[in-house]
Amino acid sequence: MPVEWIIPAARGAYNNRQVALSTWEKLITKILGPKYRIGFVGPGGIGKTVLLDHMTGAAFKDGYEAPGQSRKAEAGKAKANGSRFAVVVAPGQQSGPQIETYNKIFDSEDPIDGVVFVAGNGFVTARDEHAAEVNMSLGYDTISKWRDLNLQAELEILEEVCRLIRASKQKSRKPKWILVAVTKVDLFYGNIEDARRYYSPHLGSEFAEKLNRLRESVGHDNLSWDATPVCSLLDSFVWGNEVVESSLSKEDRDHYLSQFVTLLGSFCR
Ligand SMILES: Nc1nc2c(ncn2[C@@H]2O[C@H](COP(=O)(O)OP(=O)(O)OP(=O)(O)O)[C@@H](O)[C@H]2O)c(=O)[nH]1
Ligand SMILES: [Mg+2]
Repeated sequence: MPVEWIIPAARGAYNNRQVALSTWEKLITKILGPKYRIGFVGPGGIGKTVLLDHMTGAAFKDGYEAPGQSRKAEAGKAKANGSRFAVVVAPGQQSGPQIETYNKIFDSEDPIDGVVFVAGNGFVTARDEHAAEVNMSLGYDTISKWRDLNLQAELEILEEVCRLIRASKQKSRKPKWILVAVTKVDLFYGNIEDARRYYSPHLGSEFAEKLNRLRESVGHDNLSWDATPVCSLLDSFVWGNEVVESSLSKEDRDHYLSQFVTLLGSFCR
């Protein structure tokens, strides 16, 4: 399915949350239950938990508040027509619980079917004030410098995920795919073309090349990958004295969520 990075003038069926959710529910009944298991990985503060909450519908309930830093593995709790939503999210912070979750996700005895690598174009939300201050004092005192640092760290995390996938594939045939969910697109929609060039499979970026090399090493037919823009919580982004406002509407967000979920479904077929 071709990924659309720009919001089309006519959003078609995806123009409200209800449609987004019912699309998702139909999809989960098809793809999940005991049959498919998906692991979410990626940097801390990038939006993995919040994305999961939007997929399960938890985020659309009254009084929803964005969670803090995840300390342990999280599982999708949604049920649709009796099927369980089989997603496990690894905490982004390097820690014992992260290693345990990776062991679960990339367990060659009982591997997951697919991986969602949540990336964010450098817009990492820092939730540890002390760490943020340390980074500021080290010179990462503008959003531009903070994003560059995070993009570099994201590449390192991707490298590690590729290593884990390679090891899992040597012993089992899974995971079969990796989907890069480029989230927080509401913060950089004005420069979305740059993000498309950086994350898309065939445009030669360092990011794409890591995944293309992984695919070559495990055999082209044994692993698919693609990248799609998405967003979930329309929050402004603050770093030091700078702020980037969220620039998309809820309808735009629902469009991206629906595209993400539909793409996930096409990978699970
Ligand atoms: N603008 C915008 N902000 C977002 C979006 N998704 C998440 N955020 C912000 O990013 C913060 C972190 O999101 P989380 O989902 O908790 O991040 P995480 O990847 O689970 O982080 P860890 O639990 O540390 O691994 C949220 O509290 C929001 O403020 C998005 O799509 N757009
Ligand atoms: Mg989390």
